[in-house]
Amino acid sequence: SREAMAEGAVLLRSFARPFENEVIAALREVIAQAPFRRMVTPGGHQMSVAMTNCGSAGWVTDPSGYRYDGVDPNSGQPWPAMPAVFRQLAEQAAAAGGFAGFAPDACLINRYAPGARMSLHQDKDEQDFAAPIVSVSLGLPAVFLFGGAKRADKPARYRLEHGDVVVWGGPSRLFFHGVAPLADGEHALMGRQRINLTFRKAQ
Ligand code: MD3
Ligand code: FE
Repeated sequence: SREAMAEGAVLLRSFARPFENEVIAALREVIAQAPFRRMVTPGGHQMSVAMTNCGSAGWVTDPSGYRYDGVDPNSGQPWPAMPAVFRQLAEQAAAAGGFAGFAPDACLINRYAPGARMSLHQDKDEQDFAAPIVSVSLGLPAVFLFGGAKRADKPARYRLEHGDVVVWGGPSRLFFHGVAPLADGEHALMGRQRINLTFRKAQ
């Protein structure tokens, strides 16, 4: 199904289900090369969400700031290549959301254990705000908080479930958003966690 959340933001329920087995297998290989780690923000706080990346650019934060970097700071090696099935899923979802020709160079992989959350923020570290962001939810359901252009705009709440994909483009690309603390549970394929793949054109 296809549901509009805001101008340029489209929720594609279960869009990733036909890809799930291949995506989970590819995810295991990426994580073996670049394990999850909890990064530290410029403010000195360790994030509750554990992260890793694949693709030619990876999002990193450390006490000196946020940036995209081609190298994993933990290994000194390039991030793992973006698996073909990741690229295909992102490209097809973007097209279904009205953004044909999406060619992501970055995939941030967020892992939420029970209790992990992401506070309200904007994604502004990318070069090109004309490209959409595609997000793929796997595992336990989460409450996604979707605000507006201003931090003070009261966020709407969306329950995102395993296989749901959201395409964020147009005006919504710079809207404030976050994730409420993850409720505990057990997912048949993913266990006791939520994983979110966020595809971007960073550079
Ligand atoms: C709406 N991740 O990594 S993905 C992030 O579920 C991030 O892990 C969340 O926010 C997560 O930056 C949400 C959905 C998402 C990503 C980018 C957006 C929603 C967005 C940019 C603009 C508006
Ligand atoms: Fe974000």
